[in-house]
Amino acid sequence: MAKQRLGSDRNHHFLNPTRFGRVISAKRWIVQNNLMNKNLLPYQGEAYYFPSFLTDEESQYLFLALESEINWNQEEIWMFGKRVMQPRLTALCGDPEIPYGYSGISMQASPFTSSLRRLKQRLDDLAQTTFTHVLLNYYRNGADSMGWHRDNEKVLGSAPVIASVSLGAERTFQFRHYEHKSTKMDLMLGSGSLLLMKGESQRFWEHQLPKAKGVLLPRINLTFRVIQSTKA
Ligand SMILES: O=C(O)CCC(=O)C(=O)O
Ligand SMILES: [Mn+2]
Repeated sequence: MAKQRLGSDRNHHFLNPTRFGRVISAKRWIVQNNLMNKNLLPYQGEAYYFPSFLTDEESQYLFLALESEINWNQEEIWMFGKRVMQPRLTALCGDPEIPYGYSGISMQASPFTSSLRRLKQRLDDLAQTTFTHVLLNYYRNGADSMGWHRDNEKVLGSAPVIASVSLGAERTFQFRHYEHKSTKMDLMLGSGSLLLMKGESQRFWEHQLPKAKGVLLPRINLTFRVIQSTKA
């Protein structure tokens, strides 16, 4: 069943990329519906999807480089007063002088690798910003995930710009309005894609990467962020 039309604008393109009960690839959806460079959120925030930000060749190269170069760790975090293992592996690259942490953990940044520095340059140009860090997530298979959250830590500023690059297995990513939780959108994030979130998106919308039955292959996600230095 195709879920459609959220908000008051009948023609708004905030639609599930679902046809006849089947999720179609976001790339096909965006192209078929001419949504390139259009804001995917209906109000109170901005999210732009670029299905072919990287070529297949670039994506494969980057996936393999990061898989071997990065020191991936499974961290313990605080959830509902308990310490639990995160259901994924993570790492942080960027300015080692600027600390960053969330969910009760503080992460030490390693310097950008040369491939991440090249990618950052392209994203800086596209987003017209200077990203300071990249948070890296390695989802080993469909059993790994990330729960509902907003990237709204104080150090990200009042309107965070986040450039999210996906590599490897295609996975469903979901947005939902922070106050009206039934206003939801699913997006399949393919390898080589970029999701650019900005404006008020981290204030009014939360997002997650749910577990995905049947996904056996790994996925790497890179979220480039601007972390403001707390030093004077
Ligand atoms: O893996 C994803 O696509 C989402 C990652 C994310 O939301 C985050 O790192 O904050
Ligand atoms: Mn996030």
